[in-house]
Amino acid sequence: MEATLYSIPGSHPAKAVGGMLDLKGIPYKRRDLMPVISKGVLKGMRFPGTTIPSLRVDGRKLTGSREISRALDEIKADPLLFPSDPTARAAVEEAEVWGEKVLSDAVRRILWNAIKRNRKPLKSFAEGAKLGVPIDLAVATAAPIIAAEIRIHKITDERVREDLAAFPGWLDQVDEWISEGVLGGDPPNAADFQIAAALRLAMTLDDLRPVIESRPAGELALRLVPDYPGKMPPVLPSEWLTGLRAPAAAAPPA
Ligand SMILES: N[C@@H](CCC(=O)N[C@@H](CS)C(=O)NCC(=O)O)C(=O)O
Repeated sequence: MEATLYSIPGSHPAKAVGGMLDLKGIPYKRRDLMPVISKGVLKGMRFPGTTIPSLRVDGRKLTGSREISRALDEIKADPLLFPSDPTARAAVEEAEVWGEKVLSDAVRRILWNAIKRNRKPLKSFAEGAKLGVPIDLAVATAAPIIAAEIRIHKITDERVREDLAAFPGWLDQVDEWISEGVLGGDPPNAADFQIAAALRLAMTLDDLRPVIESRPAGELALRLVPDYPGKMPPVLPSEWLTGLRAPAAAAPPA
């Protein structure tokens, strides 16, 4: 069985699916598509959706990281991405949905907002990607793609500020799931991959990495996704980041 994973450069849910395939020992080829154009390509290939990740495996065409994680357990059960115990499974499913709908979407918004402010680092996110066009050309002509991404994902400054304000609470949530054993087990589960890949993408932003890396959440991200292309120097307005700074140590009692 060989699979084909459709990705765009820097896609965190595609990275999550790559980790799931590696865990299960399912060999796969990664095909990198240009953002936005990817939609037409997937439509032309008659995938059920037009988003990344999409996966062709075992005669099936799948779109969506959560659809894919479930299908992979059907296709090759060992090791399972979801626990067999119903209570444990419900906890992993809850974390996985949150990882996709809350964390992963927010990290995507934050990154595109940063790219809008500084397009130069875009090239670093395409490192190792085979897009079929020279990377420099793809980056030089990326302005309409960036504008389209901002539109498609409804990325406003206001929304990104809200995401950044919520971020410390989200890190607390991930750390809590790790301490409860919902995340961070061996082998990793579907929620581990979903959340670790999103946090790992967040760690490519110098504005965010310092508040993530030393926490259990950051350790999980680095363990499951040691390599991630891309590096975005500080670019977000500093007043957006005030809630993210480590609290100053309390003054010693007088
Ligand atoms: N939440 C979806 C991901 C949906 C999504 O927006 N994916 C992005 C890549 S991370 C995409 O399809 N981008 C297409 C584009 O940018 O043109 C999942 O986990 O499968």
